[in-house]
Amino acid sequence: MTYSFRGMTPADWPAESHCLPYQIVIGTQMLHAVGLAMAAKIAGEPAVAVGVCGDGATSEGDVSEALNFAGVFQAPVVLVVQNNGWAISVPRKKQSAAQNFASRGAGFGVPAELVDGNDILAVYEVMNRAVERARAGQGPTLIETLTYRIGAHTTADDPTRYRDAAEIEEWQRKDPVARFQKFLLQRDLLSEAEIEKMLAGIEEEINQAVEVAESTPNMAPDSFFDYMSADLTPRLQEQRADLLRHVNQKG
Ligand SMILES: Cc1ncc(C[n+]2csc(CCOP(=O)(O)OP(=O)(O)O)c2C)c(N)n1
Ligand SMILES: [Mg+2]
Repeated sequence: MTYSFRGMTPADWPAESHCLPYQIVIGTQMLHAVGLAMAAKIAGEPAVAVGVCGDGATSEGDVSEALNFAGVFQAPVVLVVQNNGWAISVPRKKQSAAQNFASRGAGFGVPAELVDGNDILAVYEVMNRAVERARAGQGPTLIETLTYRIGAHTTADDPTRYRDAAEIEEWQRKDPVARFQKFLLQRDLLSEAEIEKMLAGIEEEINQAVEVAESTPNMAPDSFFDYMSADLTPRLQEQRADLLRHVNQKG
């Protein structure tokens, strides 16, 4: 199924995706995940929430708060730190003096695992274990997946300005997709023809998603006021009018 995110309001978000609408304020998603997990626990539902953030996000207070709540309330949540070595141009070593991010779990009483993020089967195994623990009422797990951001952060980013090409080459050799392909080919679980077919299908799906996204109108800039609270206080109504005045002035 292809979803277009650009023009979607939270009310349009497909519940069957079991994903929250993405948000831009880095780190807060970990709090949302813990909140969802706590809600499921209170409601007696067997759900497990998963929150994923980057190495850079771990420097935000929200991630520590999320870990603390997860530990104290034994929330059925898996908190994953995808450590890809960079937060735009900021290297991993500037995020924390700790040897790894997984070690943070101990301080919050949250069991943690450090896994090779480029080993698909290892990540699957560790995630499965964490989800099973949460489902069995054994509380949260922190997982650090060690990987690397091969490409640029965004199309506006130029990584040649801040990092060494040799570092990229070294990680290219550990490409998780190439590695898993090799594993499956060697065991005759996958053929070259099947890979070709799969790649063509994926490309088609991406092209379709881009088309849908590009043809979807932007959200109204003030629409978030509709989803923040049940009723807008006079102060919020003023802020909404102010925002619209500002947007209209800018044309
Ligand atoms: C609170 C906050 N600060 C800054 C930004 C701008 N920003 C967007 S992505 C990014 C780097 C994120 O790095 P990391 O957490 O390592 O995730 P990665 O993109 O490497 O997966 C920053 C600083 C933001 N979106 N939110
Ligand atoms: Mg990163």
